[in-house]
Amino acid sequence: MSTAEETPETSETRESRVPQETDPELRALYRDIEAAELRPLWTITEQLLTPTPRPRAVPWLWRSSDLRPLAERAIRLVPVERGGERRVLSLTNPGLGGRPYAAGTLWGALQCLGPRETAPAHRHTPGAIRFVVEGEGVWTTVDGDACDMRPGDLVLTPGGAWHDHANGGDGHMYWFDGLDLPMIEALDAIFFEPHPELRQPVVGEHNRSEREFGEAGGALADTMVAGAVRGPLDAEPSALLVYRWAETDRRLTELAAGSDAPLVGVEFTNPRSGASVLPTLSCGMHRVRPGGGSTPVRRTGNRIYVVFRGAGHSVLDGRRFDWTAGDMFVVPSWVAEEHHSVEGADLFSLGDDPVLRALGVYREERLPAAQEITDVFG
Ligand code: GTQ
Ligand code: FE2
Repeated sequence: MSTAEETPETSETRESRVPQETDPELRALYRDIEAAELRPLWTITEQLLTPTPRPRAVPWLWRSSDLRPLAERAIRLVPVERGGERRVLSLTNPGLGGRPYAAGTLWGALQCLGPRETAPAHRHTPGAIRFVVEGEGVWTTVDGDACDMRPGDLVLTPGGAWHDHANGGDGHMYWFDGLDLPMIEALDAIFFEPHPELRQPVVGEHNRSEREFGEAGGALADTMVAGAVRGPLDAEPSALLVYRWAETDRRLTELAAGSDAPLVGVEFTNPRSGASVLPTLSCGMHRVRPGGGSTPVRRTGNRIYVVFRGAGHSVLDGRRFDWTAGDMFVVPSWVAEEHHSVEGADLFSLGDDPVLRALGVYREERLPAAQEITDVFG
């Protein structure tokens, strides 16, 4: 069965779409409407116009203890080649009927490279971000600019930019990929093109964008300041392609020292405009103080979290998700979320909220009290 043509009634057969009517004339009307490739809205209104968002994706968590060994086996058994392009394990949300997406609008994945391997150069309309989980020695070249990658770094590969990943070292490397792929697919705007070379030429010294645009230090917005994340829409992606962990860590440490909030956070911004890093995607880093817990909130838009350091748990619509470093989890639109840690933790986040804000459909709601835990994941 095609999953691309899902309707609000996936579980029903085509026949059962016709309402069971006793009046033969009415029955005939429904039959003829259907035969003419039409649908009567009054029979499906409640599925379409829901009081609040009803994402098909469900809150879910992928453990590093599952992801990591599988990626390691893939490094041993599967070469990275032209055609397949990438050695990537996509987070596949069980609510999406087999589509390889973490949420309706977001692709999330673990990518890995073995010693001296290169993931071939290509470009595509979907934009991507990389958040490094583990390892060293890899650089991602973006339109000629080789960006070195180390744990905790964020690297951007905007839509339309040539990119390849090269491991110049002898170790394994693992990073999180986030893309707006499902969103661009929904807009029927996917274009893909392989580069004629396996590796595109590197122009000049590594990390050019960092030298040119990374100095100002204005690339992080404090999300604790009300309004800071509501940057203007910028249709241009950030010209700064690398956000270093050292700077993120420094800013979070500063924020934590300056307040007693249980959670502090920064949003990575386009240094030119203060907008999100890509037109479609926002990235943030959140530090849960030891013993801290965030206030419960729900937002429109989907989010993926990557646990960078520490351990703790999140409560998502009343279900408890325990996590530790390297785990990844998804919070679909309008799911109530809160994050807790006894030892302290750093969480990276990827969201589609720039699109919701640009279209005027972004909403968030603080919940009056911590959620009651009714269930534990896994
Ligand atoms: O590294 O270029 O996870 O093109 C999915 C598609 C990574 C990449 C993904 C991609 C890439
Ligand atoms: Fe790509």
